[in-house]
Amino acid sequence: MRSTTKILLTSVFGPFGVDDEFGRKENIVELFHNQVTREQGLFSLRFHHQSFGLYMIAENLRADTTVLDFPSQKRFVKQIAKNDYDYIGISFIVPNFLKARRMAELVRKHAPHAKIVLGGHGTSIEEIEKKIPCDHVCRGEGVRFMRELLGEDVQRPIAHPIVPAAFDKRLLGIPLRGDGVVLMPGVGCTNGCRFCATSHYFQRQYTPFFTTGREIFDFCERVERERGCADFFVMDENFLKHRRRAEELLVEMERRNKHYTFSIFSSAETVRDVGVEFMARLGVTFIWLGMEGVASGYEKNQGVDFRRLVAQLRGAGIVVLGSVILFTERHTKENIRRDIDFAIETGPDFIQFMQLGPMPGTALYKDFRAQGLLCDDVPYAEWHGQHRLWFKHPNFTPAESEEYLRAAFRRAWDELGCSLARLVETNLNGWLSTRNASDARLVERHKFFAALCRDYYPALHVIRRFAHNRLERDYAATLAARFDEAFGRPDAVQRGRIAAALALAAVEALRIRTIGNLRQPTTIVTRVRRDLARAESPAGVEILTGAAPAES
Ligand code: B12
Ligand code: SF4
Repeated sequence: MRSTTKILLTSVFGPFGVDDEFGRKENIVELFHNQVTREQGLFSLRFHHQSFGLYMIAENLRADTTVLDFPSQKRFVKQIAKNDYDYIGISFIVPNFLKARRMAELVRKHAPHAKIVLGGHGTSIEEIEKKIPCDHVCRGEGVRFMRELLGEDVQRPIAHPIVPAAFDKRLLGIPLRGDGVVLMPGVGCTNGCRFCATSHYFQRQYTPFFTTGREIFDFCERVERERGCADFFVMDENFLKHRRRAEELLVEMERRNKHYTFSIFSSAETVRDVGVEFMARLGVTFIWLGMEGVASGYEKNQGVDFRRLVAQLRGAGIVVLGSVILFTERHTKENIRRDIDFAIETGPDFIQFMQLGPMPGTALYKDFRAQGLLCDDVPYAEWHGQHRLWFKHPNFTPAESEEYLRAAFRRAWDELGCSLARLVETNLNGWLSTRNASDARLVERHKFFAALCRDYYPALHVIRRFAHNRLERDYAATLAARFDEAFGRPDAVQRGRIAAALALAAVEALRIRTIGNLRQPTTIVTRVRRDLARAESPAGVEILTGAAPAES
């Protein structure tokens, strides 16, 4: 059925990560550079992510829908003034409250007949409809909400868009191919950890987009067929918790002799339940693991031996990102150090340190609000977890929280070496652990690691050359020697790649020293024209721009 309704779905405007009227310099819009490798300078992993939820919604409406990602204010005004949109949906998170409000004001001014729909985690702010001009507010899953709003069939099957997992990818100043695709099996998590914004936002329920492993497999196969891509970034809070679905996926892969690779988020209990061997056969190559911290004692982590688990995962070629929450109510100046020590000792490839943040809608927020612990004078723009606390902590001042956080990141880098070197080591482990494999999945995995090892080998020479301390230099040198032992001395091609990587890294190091280390995402405009396609998915997708980074 054809729809004449015109919709714009937009993320908030840039620039990001600068101190201005709408945002703060600490709130960088890059996953790793913001909250994982932020102190690792040249060795930080750099990439941006599109606003996945908006593409998921757009793909599933019959209306003519455009997604505008990372506009500038000027670009946004141009977009809404020249098009006659019936609905303009603004997606935002709590720290981007001011940007969302500004955009809503701009809609009222430049497209007064358009209905404003607010969506995303920012809508958990109490009485948001009184704080931002709007006509509708979506709290929770957006596909069903928009279908209902537009009078479409809510039960229609979900179609999954093909969206790159990341873009503007760079390592050591070297642009990388963006060859992964995002896979969104569902939203929410039933665990309901007290601080967790996502779990509470989706009412502690899991809403699947894919209910069976077969559906996931079919999507992967389609992506492989249409894009030649077999690598997936799985945007699901706890992918392995839905064990049956994961098992079905593996069965399908085995049956069709396919090898796909997956980067996932999962809690430790589920990893322990399914086992590392299963994960390796499934094709997991990266895991974001909630370690949270010993002092916090979360139920999901009871009885988990993290040291062993991390070693097992890395031994099987699975890169581990351990996330740790600092400044929980139980943290004192003494025991916080224990949690940081613990995180470092477990030896993951990456560590995310995040400040405890009472986000609206969470149980933590309700408790803190009731106890009068929230600092009402701290604007939402500072509620992001990478600068200072916005609640009164009994043992840390806001300034101390900034200092301790930076020191934690710094110590992890000083004592473990850069994450990039650790990741390369894990790839080598993966290659070694599958060397004598007979299982077809693992034989394919071995080939996958061989290619990664070849691609990442030059990075070891760059790390050795630009190491920030002796440990890091020795670590990279030892690793390079292990590579040479495993693969033989570098041939002429590899030597050329090493020389090129060293030159590009030198330019990047100079750029960081002179210009700074902030990168703005490209503005992307994508039009999804359901009415141009056949009755059901895939929709006609037209990427209209991949323009210059957000202008002012
Ligand atoms: C990818 C991601 C990012 C990307 C964002 C890229 C981008 N284009 O903006 C990056 C890495 C840059 C990022 C950064 C940050 N993020 Co972030 N991020 C995520 C993450 C992991 C996934 C989001 C996602 O794609 N989910 C999958 C899609 C399908 O779900 P969804 O986005 O929720 O969308 C659905 C609904 O919410 C709804 N919906 C969303 N928008 C709209 C709009 C309309 C109109 C409608 C109707 C519906 C709707 O419909 C969608 C489909 O159901 C979430 C955690 C999570 N698992 O969700 C955190 C999360 C959104 N991030 C969060 C935070 C706090 C941040 C940072 C401040 C963290 C920090 N200090 O580093 C920064 C902010 C950077 C900045 N300057 O804006 C919080 C938000 C908390 C809150 N209450 O606001 C989350 C929930 C993580 C958490 N648990 O705390 N993030
Ligand atoms: S397990 Fe992870 S995603 Fe689930 S509620 Fe806890 S912190 Fe949130």
